Amino acid sequence: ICNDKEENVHFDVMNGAVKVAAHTPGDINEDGKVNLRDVIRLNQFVAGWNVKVNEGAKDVNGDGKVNLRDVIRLNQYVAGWDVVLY
Ligand SMILES: [Ca+2]
Ligand SMILES: [Ca+2]
Repeated sequence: ICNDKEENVHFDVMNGAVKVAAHTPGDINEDGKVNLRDVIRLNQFVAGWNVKVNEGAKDVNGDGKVNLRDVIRLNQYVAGWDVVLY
């Protein structure tokens, strides 16, 4: 099961139906909130750490790549800047 970027997405089978979990933009660690923990997690991911990230949420600036620009964008968002997350 993939999203429109051909990335795998998480899904749960409930009552015989397949439910695709919609991601919250910027919620890298999937705890339902967007805060500094997500910035840190994404920073670790970009640095090559073996950490779990939301596949659909990690490209927060929507350029198709996951790198420091995404960490910076997410940091700005958490800091209250008027930026858009994808
Ligand atoms: Ca989070
Ligand atoms: Ca990106």
